[in-house]
Amino acid sequence: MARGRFISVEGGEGAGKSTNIEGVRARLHAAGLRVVVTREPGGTPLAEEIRQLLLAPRDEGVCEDTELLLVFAARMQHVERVIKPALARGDWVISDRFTDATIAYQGAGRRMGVERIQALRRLLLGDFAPDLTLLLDVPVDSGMQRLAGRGAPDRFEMEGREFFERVRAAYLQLAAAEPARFRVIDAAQELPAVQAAVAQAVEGFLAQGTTP
Ligand code: Z5A
Repeated sequence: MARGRFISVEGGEGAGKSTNIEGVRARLHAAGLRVVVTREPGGTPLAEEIRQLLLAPRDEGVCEDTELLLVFAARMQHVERVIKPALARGDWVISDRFTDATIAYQGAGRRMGVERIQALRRLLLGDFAPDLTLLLDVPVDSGMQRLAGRGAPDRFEMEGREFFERVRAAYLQLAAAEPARFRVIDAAQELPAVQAAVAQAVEGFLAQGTTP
């Protein structure tokens, strides 16, 4: 049986990842593919518990390495228990965020250094990576406006504008460095235009063929 393909969806605050993932799922399903939709941090019961630990605001300062290792602990559980088994049985996987988020948020946002994250990625994941990454790019102010009034911010949403500017710049650098894997979508457009751009990117990927 042919291995499934792995699609990640990335972007900063309010970029519209959750909103657009349903369209990706529907298009793949219409092409007759079995699809698993999942997310990071999370995707298994244990990894979802780690997500709660990561997102909850707390009085105790969280050390950067603690945050980084929690992110990767959740990821390894997710990869080994959900993503790789799904791909092996021929399902396609769509993940709301993957390792590029760690490079953007911990590497650039937290200023831990991109090479430090890449080294950990290589150690733990080897060359395992998404086949396609949709980067929904939106100016920081627009994304933040979309989330205004959504309720109590989580530990990341409490960060300032400069943090999210670094995150956005890092994502765009990653996309520029790997143009074959990334499709950058202008997510500042009206939703129908974003959905059309996402659909076009998925169609293009499907047209390349489904065999890795
Ligand atoms: N994190 C990390 O630090 N390191 C890692 O390695 C990983 C994650 C994997 C949780 O992620 C946090 O984990 C995240 C990074 C960190 N921190 N933050 N912040 P998450 O992905 O679960 O959380 P999120 O980024 O905050 O996702 P989100 O708030 O759900 O955003 P979204 O999914 O991109 O957006 P949305 O929910 O689809 O849309 C937001 C609103 O905008 C909603 O009202 C939509 O109706 C609206 N929207 C969407 N598109 C449009 C357009 N085109 N026009 C107008 N309005 C729109």
